Amino acid sequence: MDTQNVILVGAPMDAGKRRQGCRMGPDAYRVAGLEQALTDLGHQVSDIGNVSADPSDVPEHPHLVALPECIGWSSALSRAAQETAPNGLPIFMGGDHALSMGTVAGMAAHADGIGRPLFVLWLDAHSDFHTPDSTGSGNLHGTPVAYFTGQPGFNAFPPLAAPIPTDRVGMIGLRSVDPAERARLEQDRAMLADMRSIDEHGIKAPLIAFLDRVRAANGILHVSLDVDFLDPSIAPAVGTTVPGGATEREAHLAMELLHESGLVCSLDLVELNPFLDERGLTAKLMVDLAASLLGRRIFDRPTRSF
Ligand code: 4U7
Ligand code: MN
Ligand code: MN
Ligand code: MN
Repeated sequence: MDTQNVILVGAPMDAGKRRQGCRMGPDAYRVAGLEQALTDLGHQVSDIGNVSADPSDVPEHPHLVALPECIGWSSALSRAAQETAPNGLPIFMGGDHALSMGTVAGMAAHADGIGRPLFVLWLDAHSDFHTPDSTGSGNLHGTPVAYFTGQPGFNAFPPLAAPIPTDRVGMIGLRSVDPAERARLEQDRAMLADMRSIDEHGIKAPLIAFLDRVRAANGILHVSLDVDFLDPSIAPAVGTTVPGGATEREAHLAMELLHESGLVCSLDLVELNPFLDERGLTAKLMVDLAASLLGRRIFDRPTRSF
């Protein structure tokens, strides 16, 4: 089996929305045994601890939640991505989804530096395609895709070294997209697989089609896994639940296919709120999914005895 250098990066960002708790995410992944699960697969794993937000002198905004702090996280995490990616596969342990503004911007700069296009797979109930002008909630965890694809309205944020064209974004799991996001998405050429189409065609068809696109372009792939991609019955530890999400096997199959593609360069684990979890169930499922993405096969899954 091919072994990899995996670098765990704690990103305890909790500023992307009002409800608090995602800052406990990195430690929940540590307690749930992420490092051991990946070491058991033969990988070289290092945990470099937690990043903290850069200071920002941008003033607070009347509508946007914690704008200065979100900007400070973006620059710090972009730097963390650019520093870690040359040495292995970074896993960003969130933290809320606003952290992807930084991780994707940094991975895009890294990809640009090695002359390969970065593609992004967004596994989420939501499209997170609001701009600071269109967001009704003011929660910036609903805006990262608009930011890193270079939509207008993000002037206060760090400038992008390499904006990602929307036709390099694939979204799977969609079932809650606001009208303003939908209007913008319809003008764009992102690959969208909502839960209705997954019911009809399964999760393999859109994923393989997207991976073929990445391969044809000699690209590398950043995967951003939002806990609410999963059905809330199996993953309750999230502040923005939407019924009708991916099942455990759909999610594992996606991870297994991603592993087999050999295209994944980096991973965000986002939106876990351990305060809302039930006996670590969601944290453990996310660890198991990360293990599948890094090569754990179905026969090797541990039996849990009680
Ligand atoms: B997440 C929402 F209005 N669209 O903008 C918003 F429905 O990172 C939700 O995917 C955003 O969890 C969810 O606040 C952001 C809402
Ligand atoms: Mn999200
Ligand atoms: Mn979501
Ligand atoms: Mn959420």
